Amino acid sequence: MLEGRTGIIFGIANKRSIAWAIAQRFDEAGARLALTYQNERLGENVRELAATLRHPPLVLPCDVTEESQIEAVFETLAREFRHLDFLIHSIAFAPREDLEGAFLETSREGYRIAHEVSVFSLIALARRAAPLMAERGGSIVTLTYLGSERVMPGYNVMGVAKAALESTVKYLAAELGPKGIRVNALSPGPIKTLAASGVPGFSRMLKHVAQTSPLRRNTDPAEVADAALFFVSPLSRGITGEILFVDGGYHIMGMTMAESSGEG
Ligand code: 0WD
Repeated sequence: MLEGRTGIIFGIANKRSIAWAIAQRFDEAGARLALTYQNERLGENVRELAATLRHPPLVLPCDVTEESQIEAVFETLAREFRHLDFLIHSIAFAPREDLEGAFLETSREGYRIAHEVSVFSLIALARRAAPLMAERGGSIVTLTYLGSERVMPGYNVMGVAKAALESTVKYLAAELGPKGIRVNALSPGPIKTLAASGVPGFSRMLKHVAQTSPLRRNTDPAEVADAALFFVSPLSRGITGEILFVDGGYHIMGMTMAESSGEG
């Protein structure tokens, strides 16, 4: 489905990363990829993973808080790919203290960092990607979470950042739509990854979703990757500014059947 298409994926930390499941799926679908890593410590993982793909990807450093690194990535893409068909933004970060403590105690610096890394980065990357997508259109996809609209224990400032991210998706979609560039978000259920390990009580969250979601199980990263494939393929050509849940239906539930029968 992606034969002859080029794209870049931000946010692989290790083999559990959602971005890695997406990279594998897109590689199978025939895409030519660029993968980025945040720092040299993670770079080794990413290079090792990249070597297992069928089509050797470009592997580039990019800490999204460094404008010069973002610039360097897009200069390389312009030179090597010329055109960019898709961009996957799978990046989020908040200081651990700001997730563990009371929300009321959120620090000024923690709030700033969470929004810079998890939200502003999407604007910064989209700004650079847009000129490379101008010729034949493109698709930008980010990753969000239900904690943006419902209170999840331990998600705190990250929930607020995800709300800003979802709004950012809509503003970008409105502005880039006339250029043939679509912007959407995927909202997976909880998945055990490095980022998730920073969320207090995460294991309980996994268990709760497996017991109460309509599909009665947790989200598999491969399911998120398939939805990402949909968003970067022409199958979704009429869709932009959308938040698509890939969570076994968890987000539709009010009260569970077990709770209503007094068993829950
Ligand atoms: O349950 C989950 N795992 C869910 C994750 C449910 C719903 C949504 N998501 C979202 C996350 O919020 C994030 O936006 O999916 C996205 C990907 O997260 P992931 O795959 O769960 O986690 P991980 O494998 O840790 O990838 C996120 C990576 C970082 O990892 P760590 O844990 O080392 O912070 O984002 C990258 C980094 O590799 N990252 C950065 N990349 C460039 N510059 C930066 C930065 N400054 N900071 C973090």
